[in-house]
Amino acid sequence: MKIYWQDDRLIVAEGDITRFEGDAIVNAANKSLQGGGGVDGAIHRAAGPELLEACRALRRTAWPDGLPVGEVAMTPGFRLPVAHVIHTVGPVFAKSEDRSSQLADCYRHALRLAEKHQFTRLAFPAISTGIYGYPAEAAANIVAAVMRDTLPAIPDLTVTLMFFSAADAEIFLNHAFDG
Ligand code: AR6
Repeated sequence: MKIYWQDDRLIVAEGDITRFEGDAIVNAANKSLQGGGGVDGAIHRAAGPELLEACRALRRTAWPDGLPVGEVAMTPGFRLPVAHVIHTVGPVFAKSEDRSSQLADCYRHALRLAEKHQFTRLAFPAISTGIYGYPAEAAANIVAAVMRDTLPAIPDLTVTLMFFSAADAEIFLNHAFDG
């Protein structure tokens, strides 16, 4: 993990989120919670097959119709270096509709869950900016606003925004404080 920028409570880094050491990582999942490509696939591979079993159990119990966009659900981390995975479903980007509040909900709800469980170290991937097509510049603005509004009320939590490439980390830093 390479750190690009940090203040007291927010770290902007480049790296593989499956290697993150802390209380939890967030997974950019899909409604089915059955795994997929991108970071979801990487997290399932690193966590081992028990993660899919835990996700299936969530579908049978809490979320029979699938996890709605913007919601969160937690499982253990199994073989990951973190104890927990917070699964969320980002919006698919659409030019015709503003889905920024759905993307903000993913981050906000994950932060609230982390607070509830008294986590101190949490990492997010860049939700929706891969397969779901959300422009990284617009996402940066949304994510920065959520952090600015929410983190001060959770004083024990440090958040790492884990970008998969240096270029993605740079885009975040160049656009986070636009709005
Ligand atoms: N560590 C950190 N970031 C990663 C990693 C990793 N190991 N692997 C990819 N990324 P995506 P989405 C980055 O497509 O857009 C799945 O199939 C990647 O470069 O993983 O929310 C799900 O099941 C990008 O910047 O998630 C859904 O169907 C970011 O993670 C769908 O994709 C998010 O890209 C969700 O699409």
